Amino acid sequence: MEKSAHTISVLIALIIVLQGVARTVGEPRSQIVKTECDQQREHNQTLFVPNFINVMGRIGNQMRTSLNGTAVVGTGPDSNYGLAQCYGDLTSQDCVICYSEARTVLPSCFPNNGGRIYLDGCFMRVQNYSFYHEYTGPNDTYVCGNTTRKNTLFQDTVKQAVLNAVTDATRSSDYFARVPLLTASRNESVYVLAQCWRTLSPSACRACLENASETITKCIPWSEGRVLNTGCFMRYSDTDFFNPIPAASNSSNKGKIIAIVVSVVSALVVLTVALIVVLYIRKHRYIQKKRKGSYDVKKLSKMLNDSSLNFKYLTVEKATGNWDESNKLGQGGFGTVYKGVLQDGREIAVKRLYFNNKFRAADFYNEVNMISSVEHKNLVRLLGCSCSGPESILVYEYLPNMSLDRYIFDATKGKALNWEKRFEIIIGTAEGLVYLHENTRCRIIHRDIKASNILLDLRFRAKIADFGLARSFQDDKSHISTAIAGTLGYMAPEYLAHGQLTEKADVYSFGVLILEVVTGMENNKSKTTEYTDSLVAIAWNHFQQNKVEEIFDPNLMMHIYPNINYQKEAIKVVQVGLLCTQEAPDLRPSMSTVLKMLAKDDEPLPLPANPPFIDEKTMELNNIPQKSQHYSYSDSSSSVATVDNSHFFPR
Ligand SMILES: *[C@@H]1O[C@H](CO)[C@@H](O)[C@H](O)[C@H]1NC(C)=O
Ligand SMILES: *[C@@H]1O[C@H](CO)[C@@H](O)[C@H](O)[C@H]1NC(C)=O
Ligand SMILES: *[C@@H]1O[C@H](CO)[C@@H](O)[C@H](O)[C@H]1NC(C)=O
Ligand SMILES: *[C@@H]1O[C@H](CO)[C@@H](O)[C@H](O)[C@H]1NC(C)=O
Ligand SMILES: *[C@@H]1O[C@H](CO)[C@@H](O)[C@H](O)[C@H]1NC(C)=O
Ligand SMILES: *[C@@H]1O[C@H](CO)[C@@H](O)[C@H](O)[C@H]1NC(C)=O
Ligand SMILES: CC(=O)N[C@H]1CO[C@H](CO)[C@@H](O)[C@@H]1O
Repeated sequence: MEKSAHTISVLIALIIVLQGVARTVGEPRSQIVKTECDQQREHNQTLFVPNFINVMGRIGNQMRTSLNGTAVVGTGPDSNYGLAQCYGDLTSQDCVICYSEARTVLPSCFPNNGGRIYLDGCFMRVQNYSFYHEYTGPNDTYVCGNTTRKNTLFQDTVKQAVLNAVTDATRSSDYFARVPLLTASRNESVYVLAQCWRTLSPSACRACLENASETITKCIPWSEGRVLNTGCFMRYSDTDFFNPIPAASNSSNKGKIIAIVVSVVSALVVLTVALIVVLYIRKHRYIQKKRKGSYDVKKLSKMLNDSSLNFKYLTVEKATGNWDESNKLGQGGFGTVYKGVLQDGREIAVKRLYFNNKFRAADFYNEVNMISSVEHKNLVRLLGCSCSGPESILVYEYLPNMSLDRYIFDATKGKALNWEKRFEIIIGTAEGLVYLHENTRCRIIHRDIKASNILLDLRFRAKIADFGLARSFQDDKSHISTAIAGTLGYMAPEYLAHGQLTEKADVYSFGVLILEVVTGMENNKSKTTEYTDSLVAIAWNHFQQNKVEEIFDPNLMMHIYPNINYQKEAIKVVQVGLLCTQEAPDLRPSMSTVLKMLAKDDEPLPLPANPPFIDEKTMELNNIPQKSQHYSYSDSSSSVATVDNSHFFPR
């Protein structure tokens, strides 16, 4: 009795699951038709980037439950208005995929003010003003598929089908229509899709589609045409590109009955298979459980290594409370980071990537597998990924103390890090980098060393985050790390100017970082600010004048409790920082040399040569004393060449 009730409930569950499966049989149609970027620069990069990312995130949350989303963040010229919409025949799962593609590619418009992107399944636009009611504009365009020339019967049918689609779409509540129409010879069909953005009024939608229906005739006699208007999208084709209508929307009773019959029959078939699978999984779990033992991070990651790095998307989603805003830890170069708690109480940090690697899941998995094998006490552990879900997600060990930037740039929190701790952090970071640069399995250039990528554990030990990823995304044209989060203040000049990437680019960033740790000052990030005002230049200035003490972070309280050893150490760090930020990559020491310089006491250091970012005229001046400065092993602080600074920093 109980057993049969159980069987029935399993059967019902299966039918529901199956319908879910049937609903996912669709195409996200995430091919890009066209991207249009504005010509104007953004108003203020410092405000623009976080606003933009915030808008993408907010829209993303809406897209999970409906096929459209809008968001406004910021005010005045720095505001960001966003709109995204999937076309009416996409399932919500496919919609998420299409949107992921859109939000991956649209940032390539950066640093321009905004842009729009048309895909075959969705649309997205971002501007700094409210454009929600716009429906035509000078940049409206059309794209013809140019493969076959069609006969006049087909051409007439296109015109008719397009008119039908305009009527249908303006009448429907979601401004969507798909019209298949047979030609008069009845051996061919025309397929037309029309969609207005949901923010338009009915009359605006009609006007947009009527304009589109005229424009689209320019693609006749070709077999395919698309119109990309400000307020709507229209496409015709000789091939059926429609998705099956998502379940639950106006399907007839007859259809429903057929669907149920089909579901039940297939359910019975699947039931057997499912039982076998369940039994198999149970057995497998049992074995895993036996193997697992306790749940600390090391064991967990080892187990993942042994079996699988793959986290289920739903598990991760649940762990973060459905991406609850209160669990958000921050915004990284590659994605948004959330705190999560797994069902058994383990804490994790979850990174939702801006990129969707669904279609490269295997590559992504291999990358993750490789990175997760890189283990060092100063590197954040990558525990795994959700590699094949609707979004690409990385799962890391959770570090409760957040990142270094939250401390050193904060007037009160900075006090939590005294000099000893800071020096330890500097050494730890250097060790982590040496390991990345010199480990034999895979040499990794980090590319994005900065204070916010140095995480701190409970005892304030440094752990480098986000390594290895840049490598897997380097073919990605839409790579946001350089396009958006690209942390200008930290980028080596040769990398910035020529994209020339070696370990020495990391050495440069590390140099900037340690100057920040000593001074508590943030290196300038803005492209527009003159480099002569940058932290590197300030440090160079003071170093030349033998006044490094003046730029120590007040939070270190070196002036109140002077400690000769600490001061000497801090001055040494500044000198190493300047060696690391020398303009010529060859002059910068390798990370292992840096580590030696830092760790060994009383070893004379070379004097730093050219400070970076001096214009050519002054660089010539600078080359004269360079010979004697270049790696001359003299005692540092006493015999610093007293070059007149006005040569270096003309104002
Ligand atoms: C951009 O905005 C930030 C924050 O309001 C401000 O500190 C900065 O000076 C602005 N930059 C420019 C170039 O206006
Ligand atoms: C949008 O940004 C541009 C410059 O980037 C600015 O000139 C314009 O005023 C901004 N628009 C609005 C509505 O603030
Ligand atoms: C459609 O709108 C655009 C932009 O306003 C305009 O240039 C074009 O002439 C219109 N096309 C038709 C057929 O009305
Ligand atoms: C249209 O495109 C041109 C050049 O591509 C650009 O200068 C202009 O800002 C765009 N206009 C609108 C309304 O997007
Ligand atoms: C179709 O393609 C050919 C060459 O591939 C080109 O010459 C022609 O202009 C195209 N026609 C249209 C309508 O785009
Ligand atoms: C359909 O029939 C018309 C005329 O009967 C012919 O010209 C055309 O090539 C046919 N199309 C296809 C796809 O068979
Ligand atoms: C901005 C906008 O038009 N949003 C719409 C998105 O779709 C839902 C239905 O799924 C509408 O209720 C919203 O108005």
